[in-house]
Amino acid sequence: MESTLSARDRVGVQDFLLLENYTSEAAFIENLRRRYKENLIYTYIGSVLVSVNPYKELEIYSKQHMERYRGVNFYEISPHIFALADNSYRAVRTERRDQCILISGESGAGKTEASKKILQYYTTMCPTRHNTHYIRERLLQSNPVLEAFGNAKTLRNDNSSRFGKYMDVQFDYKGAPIGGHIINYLLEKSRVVHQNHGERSFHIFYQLLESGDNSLLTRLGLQKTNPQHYHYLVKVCVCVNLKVYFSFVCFCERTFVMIFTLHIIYICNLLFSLSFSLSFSFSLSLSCHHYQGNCPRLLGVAGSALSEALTHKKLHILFVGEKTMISPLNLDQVLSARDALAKAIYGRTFTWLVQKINQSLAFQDEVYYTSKCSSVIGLLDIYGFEVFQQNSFEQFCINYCNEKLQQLFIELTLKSEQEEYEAEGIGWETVEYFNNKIICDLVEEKFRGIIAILDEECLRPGDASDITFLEKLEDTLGGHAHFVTHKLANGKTRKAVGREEFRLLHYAGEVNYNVTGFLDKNNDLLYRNLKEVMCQSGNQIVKQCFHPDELIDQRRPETAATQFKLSLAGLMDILILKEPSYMRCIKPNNGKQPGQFEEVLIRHQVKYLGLMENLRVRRAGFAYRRSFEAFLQRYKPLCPDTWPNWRGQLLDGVSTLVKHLNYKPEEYRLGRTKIFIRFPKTLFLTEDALEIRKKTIAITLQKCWRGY
Ligand code: AD9
Ligand code: MG
Repeated sequence: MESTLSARDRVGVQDFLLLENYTSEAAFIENLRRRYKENLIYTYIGSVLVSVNPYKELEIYSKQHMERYRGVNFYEISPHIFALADNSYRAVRTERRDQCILISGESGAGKTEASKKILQYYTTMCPTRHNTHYIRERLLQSNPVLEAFGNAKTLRNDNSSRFGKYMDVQFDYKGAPIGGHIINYLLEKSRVVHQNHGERSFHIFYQLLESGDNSLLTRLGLQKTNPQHYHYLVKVCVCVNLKVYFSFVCFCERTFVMIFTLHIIYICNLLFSLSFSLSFSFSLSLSCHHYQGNCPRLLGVAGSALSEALTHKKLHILFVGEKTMISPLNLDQVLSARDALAKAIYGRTFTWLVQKINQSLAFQDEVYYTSKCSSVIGLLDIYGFEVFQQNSFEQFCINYCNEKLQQLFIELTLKSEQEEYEAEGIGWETVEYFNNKIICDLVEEKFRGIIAILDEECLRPGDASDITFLEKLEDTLGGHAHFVTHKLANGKTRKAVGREEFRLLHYAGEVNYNVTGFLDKNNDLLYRNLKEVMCQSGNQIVKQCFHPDELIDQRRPETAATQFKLSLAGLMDILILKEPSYMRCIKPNNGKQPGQFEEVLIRHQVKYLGLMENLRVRRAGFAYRRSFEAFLQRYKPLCPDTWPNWRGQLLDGVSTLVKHLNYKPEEYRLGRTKIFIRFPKTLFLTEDALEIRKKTIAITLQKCWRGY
């Protein structure tokens, strides 16, 4: 522990609970700044780990570092992600309680890097089970594969995860990793067809074109070339140096070829050629372009069928029996059918990829698994709260997800705090906090929630549009405390909200959402005849992604928002059954630069991550608590009755010690198994006394040795 006064002045406190002025945001940020300057990127709030992205490689992640954190308590050594990883692991190992580590923070704050470090810790430090040693490699290798397909360069992060990820690591009763399972959330598949200026599509396209093996490229009908030759990849961007991992264990070469086939051919060649022929000849056919042969061949579908399905719509008309009418699409419709197909293929293939990875990570021994001899640690690396200049459907979903996680965070932190006080027989003081359930309800409530209203507009035939959706929101939610549009109650206009926008007052701040595209994105429809063509494919992967059962099922598929809502509800069910640990990541600057601590940006994150609130809750009662055993072990040198060893009851030992240290009754409380210390100062003085005592002991020992 960084204990002496001068050290504390320089590097701050390693746990915010020890801040004298714990209600001051300025003191909080100053503490972060001091530590960041010294490359101390980790700080605790009790058991919550706060990190600030260093944007440079620090020498703190080696195997030696991992070993240092094995089996030690939080306060004994400086804060670290390995301490968090080890803490959860110990609970799994010794108490067999399922754990989860929830990592949050804005884009570029370091969530994915953190989850990788945790995984590295487990794969390096945990024992191996004789027949599942391959699992370690697979767990590690799943990351680069998923990153290649699910990450992209954005303005905020060169390696931004464009999907949410929850990963369970399963351990056997000896603590060896024996399997894993991944759940993916809401891939931003629109990136396949559109990227903002300065951003890129998913890494895999560039990785393949830049470093793909020549024979593979030839089989795919591609050339090793500048990505800008491909329609969907034309955006100017800086090259990012990311390693390509083409060797995921479970895939044979053929499978690879098929995956790449799907993505590259669909999304670059076919669709580019279509757009080309459209803009120049308006022939609405694919026949004129020299690329046309590759796409259907690699997709496993007939060229003419694909061409027809992309340019025509099939309608079933019930009129004296059933009749089918084919009507041609106009240019805009063709382009949107093209984009819908590209997005569907990419999205479904991504899900397929996750399934494949899950198969390869699945623990084989059913009997063992069902006999509950294993425990899990879940890692959640999910998109943080997003506020852009223009916020759309994607930001709406992402911010809704953050509201749900915040709710869980508050509930569980308060709950566990309360439970600990009760278990220890210590009075609980109620703490006021903002319960964001009201915003979650605003979004997800049946009938009256934003998602329900959006779905209703998506289903309504006739004149439903993004604007009618906005009007319905106004009618239904006009008086809600967290919902605002440009209309003021007095009939005037609120300038800060556009006419096509609604504003939500999130727990983390206000966000304006532009409704343009909400209905389309929520519908996420693919014309039936395109589905039919895909379902007839001879390609094994396409077949698995587009199953013919889809055509038989007449029910309308769930909308994108409802699917997301359901998957989040599922996630909450998973998390609530586990004991959570939290990591809150902070991004120090927008320039991805080391050493730059931009205060305004950081203050904003401290606010929306709810860190001050968390600190307040943790400090409401006692600043610090320790088990009798740990307390006695650490401070026993300070009292002649407890040094070198206390042989009586632990409670008596601690009582003797605190009496000797002159703790006043209001400074501490003794629970059933723990001592609770109200003020940080008490602990600091004890730490300083310990420091002096250790030096005296060392000098005495030296003298003894010399004398000897
Ligand atoms: V996003 O929401 O997926 O866009 P993340 O996941 O929060 O975002 P990420 O982990 O990808 O951010 O970190 C962004 C970049 O910061 C990394 O590519 C590294 O260059 C850098 N980074 C993050 N954490 C560390 C670290 N502990 N040490 C060194 C780091 N560099
Ligand atoms: Mg990420």
